[in-house]
Amino acid sequence: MTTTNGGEALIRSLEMEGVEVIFGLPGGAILPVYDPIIDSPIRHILVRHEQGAGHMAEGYAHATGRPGVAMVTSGPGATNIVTPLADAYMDSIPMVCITGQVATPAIGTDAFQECDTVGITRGVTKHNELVTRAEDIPLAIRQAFHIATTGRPGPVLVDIPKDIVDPTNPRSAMDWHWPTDGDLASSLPGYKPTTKGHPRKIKDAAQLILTARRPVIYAGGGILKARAAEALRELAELCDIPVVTTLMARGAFPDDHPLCLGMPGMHGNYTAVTSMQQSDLLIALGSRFDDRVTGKLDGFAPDAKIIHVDVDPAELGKVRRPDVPIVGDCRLVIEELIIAIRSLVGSDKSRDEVLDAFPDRSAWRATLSGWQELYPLVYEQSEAGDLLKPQYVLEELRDRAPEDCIVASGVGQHQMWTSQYWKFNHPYTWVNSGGLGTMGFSVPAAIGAKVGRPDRMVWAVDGDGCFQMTAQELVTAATERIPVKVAILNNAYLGMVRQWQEMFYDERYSEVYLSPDLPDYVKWAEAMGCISMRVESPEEVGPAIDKANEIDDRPVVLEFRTDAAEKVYPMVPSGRTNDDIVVDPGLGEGSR
Ligand SMILES: Cc1ncc(C[n+]2csc(CCOP(=O)(O)OP(=O)(O)O)c2C)c(N)n1
Ligand SMILES: [Mg+2]
Repeated sequence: MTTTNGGEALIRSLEMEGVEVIFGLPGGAILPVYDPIIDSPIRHILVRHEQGAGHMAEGYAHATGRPGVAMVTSGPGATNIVTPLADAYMDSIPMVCITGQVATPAIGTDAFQECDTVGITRGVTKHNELVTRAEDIPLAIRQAFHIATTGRPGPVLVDIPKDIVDPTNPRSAMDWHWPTDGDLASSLPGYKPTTKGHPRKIKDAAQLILTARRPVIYAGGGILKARAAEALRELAELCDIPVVTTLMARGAFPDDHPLCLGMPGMHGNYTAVTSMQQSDLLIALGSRFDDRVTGKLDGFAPDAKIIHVDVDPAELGKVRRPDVPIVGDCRLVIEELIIAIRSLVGSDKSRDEVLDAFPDRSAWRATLSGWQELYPLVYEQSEAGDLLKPQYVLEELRDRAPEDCIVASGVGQHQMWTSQYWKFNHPYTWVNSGGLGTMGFSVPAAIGAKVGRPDRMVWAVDGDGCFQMTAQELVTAATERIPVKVAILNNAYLGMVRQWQEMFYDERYSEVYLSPDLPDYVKWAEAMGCISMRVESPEEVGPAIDKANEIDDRPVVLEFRTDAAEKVYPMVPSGRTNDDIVVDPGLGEGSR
């Protein structure tokens, strides 16, 4: 055993957990922990606002599957990171957040920069803890990483009072001991996530799959969290079942696969939405029947039986009662399901013989492809001299980027267009804020993703409103030489809100206008150390993107002046059932 102090032990614990990077910003209460960082191999990235640190940690986790780490000071540092914690909680992102706290004797005295961090973050973390003794720090950190990354992943916060990390304070003195697996297990007696599905339920599910005539796999973000993309593909191909990928699951099943129907939900495509609606069996894998997917609940998929697989038992029956609930890790359960289907059919059977065991689904296949032909995504092409169509910009960005490019988005119309128009053929290439819908997510999340995957091209597609919320992190990116690329779709509006006001408030626009040229995005980006270009007409789009794609030593910002009148279609109006989906009026006579 070696004698150390709490601050050193904290950094050493992070090293033991294999942490390669911390996103953070120091301050009074966390000061003693910043000293040992100087001597640690862990990279620290100094953000300009703590919200940036949190979203960077999330972006890093999205892109790598490893937990992102953020470290901030007490009081305002902690409150500034509440939004990313809530975001990570909603989207089940593994993240460990370390906050400084005032010294133990000062807790509860309204000390300078004191806030009840554990109280404030209780509802937005999977677990949080105020550590009160230096010798407890290593176990608290081991627990934090274990809880953040196992079962349903999520954010964990560890609050550390200054006195137990300050080497000048006797309360920080401790003997170093790294907890064993046994220490960890016995310290969390109630925490044992179920990963293996119940064999009888798996058999029940296999039987339902074998009798369904209009099955659809409803794949959610849990597929990505469980590293189950390959297993999903095997299941879909074995049973010839079409797959919808939710906003959180884009990339979990390749968009170019013949069985892929794309995104369901409020702005999903007609075929994805209506396939679920008319299905007789929904196989929900790591998805959570979010209201943006179901529309008005009592009209959602009325004839469908439900198989629901989730590692979090609280999800099963939370929104829609499943016929077959299965608690377990998606990858393990899908693998077992494949075995169960094969053994019900006869394990010696070829794939074609397996397919013969299903009822005739040719009518269902024909219906789906009929819808795909009738109701594609459409927009009117930009012509020279026209205002840019955002969809056109996205198609150009997509077609000029490598296949495995990582795309992060903000929240709003640009997010929906990105999800609709990008072709996600690889898992872990789509980084976005689904559950919380956090404007300002994309720039810092893209930076975190690029830090985690420096080998990949990373684009942030942002709205003008979103960009103004967290753009300052481009200073971080320029300083740290993190060459992310940002495409601002500048429609001079809080576009998504404008769309709702246009459609549902009789075009009474209230507080949604932002101005196209205040701020001057190009000058702003340049002032932050980026290369920047403004693009106003269709013929400039391709060349500007090509130029941006060639720059690899600093961040680039392209500002695209886009048509504010463009709306996101299809749309299921809020409060209506998915049967009321409205497709683009441009689809013409006879369209819905
Ligand atoms: C932090 C935050 N505040 C408010 C909202 C509500 N909201 C959702 S989309 C949106 C407009 C986004 O505007 P912009 O970034 O310009 O994107 P656009 O819709 O124009 O593409 C707003 C205000 C939100 N999602 N997040
Ligand atoms: Mg906008």
